[in-house]
Amino acid sequence: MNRFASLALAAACAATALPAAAQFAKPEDAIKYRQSALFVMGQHFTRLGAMANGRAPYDAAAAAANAEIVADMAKLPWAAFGPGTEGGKAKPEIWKEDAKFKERQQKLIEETGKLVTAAKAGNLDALKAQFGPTAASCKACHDSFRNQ
Ligand code: ASC
Repeated sequence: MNRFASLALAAACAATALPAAAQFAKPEDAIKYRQSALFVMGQHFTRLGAMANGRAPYDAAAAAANAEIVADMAKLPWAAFGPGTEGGKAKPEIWKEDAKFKERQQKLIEETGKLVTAAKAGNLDALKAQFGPTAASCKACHDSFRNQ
């Protein structure tokens, strides 16, 4: 193989062998990215919680907008847990229990999707009913995979 061909092959291998981490310039960027998505999710989920728990007046439009942001954010953090991005509050188990971690991600995505539907129903009871299961899916992942 000539030099150009071997360089091209090496580049192609690197491109396929480096998954999510390759989307970020450095591991710290991946950590900042996932923490940012989770922070924004937490801010908007807390606003929904205030309504669901009667600490803030119910506002149907605000509830729907907050739920949309929560559901959008719920899709983002996972690509930022690629190989070599250990750190932050992430437990090492994330890189050892892939199937379980993915299952928790899917559960959150599913519950936050239902949260959007509930928030768009336009009544507080629907929001209340789906707030708990969604919070439980946050907690289930934190219990296994996040350091306090
Ligand atoms: C929140 C938030 C979380 C979850 C979790 C649910 O509002 O920031 O991480 O709810 O506490 O148990």
